[in-house]
Amino acid sequence: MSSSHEGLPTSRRRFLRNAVALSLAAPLADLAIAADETTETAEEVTFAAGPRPLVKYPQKRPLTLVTTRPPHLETPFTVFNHGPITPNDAFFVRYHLANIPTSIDPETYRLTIKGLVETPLSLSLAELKALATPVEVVAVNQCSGNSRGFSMPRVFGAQLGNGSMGNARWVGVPLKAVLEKAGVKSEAKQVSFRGLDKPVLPATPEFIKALDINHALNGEPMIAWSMNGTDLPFLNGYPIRLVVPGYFGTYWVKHLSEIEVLDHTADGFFMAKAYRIPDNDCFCVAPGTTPDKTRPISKMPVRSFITSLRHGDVLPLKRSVKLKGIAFDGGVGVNKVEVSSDGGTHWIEATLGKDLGRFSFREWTLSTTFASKGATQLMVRASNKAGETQPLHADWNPSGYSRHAVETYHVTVA
Ligand SMILES: Nc1nc2c(c(=O)[nH]1)N[C@H]1C(S)=C(S)[C@@H](COP(=O)(O)O)O[C@H]1N2
Ligand SMILES: [Mo]
Repeated sequence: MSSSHEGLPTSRRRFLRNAVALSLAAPLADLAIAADETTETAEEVTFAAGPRPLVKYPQKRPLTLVTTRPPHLETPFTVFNHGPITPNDAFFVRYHLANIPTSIDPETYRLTIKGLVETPLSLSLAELKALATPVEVVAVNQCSGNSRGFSMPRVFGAQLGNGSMGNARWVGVPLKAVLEKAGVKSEAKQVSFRGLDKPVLPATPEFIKALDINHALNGEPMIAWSMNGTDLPFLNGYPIRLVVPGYFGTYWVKHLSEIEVLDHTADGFFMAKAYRIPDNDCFCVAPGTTPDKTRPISKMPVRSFITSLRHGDVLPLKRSVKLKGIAFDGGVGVNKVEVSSDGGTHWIEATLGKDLGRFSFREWTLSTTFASKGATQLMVRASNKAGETQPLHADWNPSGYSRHAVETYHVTVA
């Protein structure tokens, strides 16, 4: 998670980007990754890292660059105003290891299931697809560090804006069906997952994630091969990925190649050391301090955004303005979105859009009229069916994970 080039003067950043773009061109030839740049359309962000360029990768429209090696691209925020489904070519991309696969042959691809099972399996894609009746879910994939760049005080790691999230319609088979086919032994405690990407250096830990056995068998996690009606884009995990509805994206292992049933809690770096949050109700500690006890990050807390405007917009006085946005949570289901234009004293309830399922973005709209001129703060807050809502002020943790405070938009009424 290097963000070393963030904050450098533009010319220096451009030089570094070009240098990495060149080094990318060769190994990713099959993917035809050109990273041809459209720097003139850099997306504006308001946090300390400053504006970031848009870059073009295969099967993707220009996306906001976070890091080049490994590729980490964010969805430009305006995309979220165009509908509740994030188009495949706009969907964010996140990897941890620089050695990502560059060409994959679907004919020879195999998914192996090993460890504490009666019958270890090596499934072709055709065998996997025929294993059970396909299931479909619309679900949000959000990176644990989404919005980390807004953490105050700043935290280490890539300085992400709000674009490391997306909502898609996923089709695949339940993970449960695959595990049952192999026959899980009674001592099973967790199930671990790895994909085809590999560390460049032997000392770098492999990206292996794990779920508790009960979760793995509860019918929700699935092995998906289709995203919004077509094959997964290469950079989103082609040909198959794990989809864990309601859980942060870190568990959604891409290019899924190996499943292992374990009799213990997975102890690899990406479970035991990284992607952990303070083990308390707010997942937070006093800014600048270290938690005594942590646990693996899991479900996404409730969150909401206004998508129809940006900071600094000028809104008309005494005329109806239609505000629009999205809300989501970890699967309880959003049932209320409210907007405040007086800094959080009064809240007006918005109208919820179509329900695409409890794991999906839920659109909302609100027509409102501003009666007085001047600087105005618009805030949006969602709640779910369990009565959980968003904190008014952002909680802090050392990795900037799970940010879900009420968003405030500074606009002017004129
Ligand atoms: N194989 C593999 N799968 C992975 C990762 C990775 O580094 N390698 N990163 C995870 C993380 S942290 C996130 S946020 C999501 C991002 O999914 P996307 O790239 O499809 O948007 O992928 C997850 N799956
Ligand atoms: Mo992530």
